[in-house]
Amino acid sequence: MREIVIGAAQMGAIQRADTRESVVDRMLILLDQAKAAGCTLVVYPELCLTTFFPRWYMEDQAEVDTWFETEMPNAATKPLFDRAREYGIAISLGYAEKTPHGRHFNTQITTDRHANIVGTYRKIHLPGHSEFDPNRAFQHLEKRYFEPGDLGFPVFRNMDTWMGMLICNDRRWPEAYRELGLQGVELIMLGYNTPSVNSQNSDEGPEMRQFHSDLSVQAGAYQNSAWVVAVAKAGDEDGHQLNGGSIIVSPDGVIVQKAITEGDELLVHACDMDATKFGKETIFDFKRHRRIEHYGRITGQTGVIYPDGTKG
Ligand code: ING
Repeated sequence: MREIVIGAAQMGAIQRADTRESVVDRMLILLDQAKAAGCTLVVYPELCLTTFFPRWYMEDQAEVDTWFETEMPNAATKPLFDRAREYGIAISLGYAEKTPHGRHFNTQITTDRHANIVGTYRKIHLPGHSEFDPNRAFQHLEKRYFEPGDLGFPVFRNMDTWMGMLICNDRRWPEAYRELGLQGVELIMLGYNTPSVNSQNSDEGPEMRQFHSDLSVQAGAYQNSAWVVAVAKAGDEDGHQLNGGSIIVSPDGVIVQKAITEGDELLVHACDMDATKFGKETIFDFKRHRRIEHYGRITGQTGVIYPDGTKG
């Protein structure tokens, strides 16, 4: 049995004025809790070092860049990597990445149990908009501050397991899970920062947002027979509420752990990676059941083209 005791390290709000050092201190407390609980892998949220800054409209690139990391680990995160190495715990965390060539990505990395980075993913599905939108209750400027990821959907071997990562909005797109599933992924780690209300539809509140999040993650896990660990940054960030509801989902699509607070909260579950096998060898044995000759639209077109040829 290939068991990994996984900690989903949900984090509460990070205020705009909070320092990275104060955030890492919170992450270290969660790591200590994970150590005490016997975890060997801990997953932190998307953009877990800072507030969700894409809610703020900025024109000065120098100001925008203050939210980005130019190396990982760095001075602020070195204590986390050092303690993870000391504990023999692999970690996965999301942050805003500025590359040496000046490119900007919403990135998640995963380490082995010696704090060596063995997987990097750059968010492909960027929601929101790129210009200030006065019709929105609040801004969601990921298309302004980040480029779409340029690494595809990597799957990598770590802890005797095929692992992959997604970030936040990616979890809503079945193609993203299937790209990982077609590489045999057994564990998908994803972080998210999801506003509790829809900036364009005030009728859509936290309950519906949580339902859609759970629905997407459970479907992705089940339809690719993989464990999915979905970890929120939650709570009230400078008056803007983010949903919690972090979950660990089994390859059968069952939620086996769910956060109950909107703060820093560690979920722990012993995940048997061999539990992914039955689904992959039966109902989701892709090589036996998929009919790719009929799937041309999925990669052949971006938007809707109606049968009469008009475009949606
Ligand atoms: N946040 C949100 C997410 O996909 C969103 C944006 C929420 C889009 C709800 C559509 C509906 O969870 C990020 N950071 O992608």
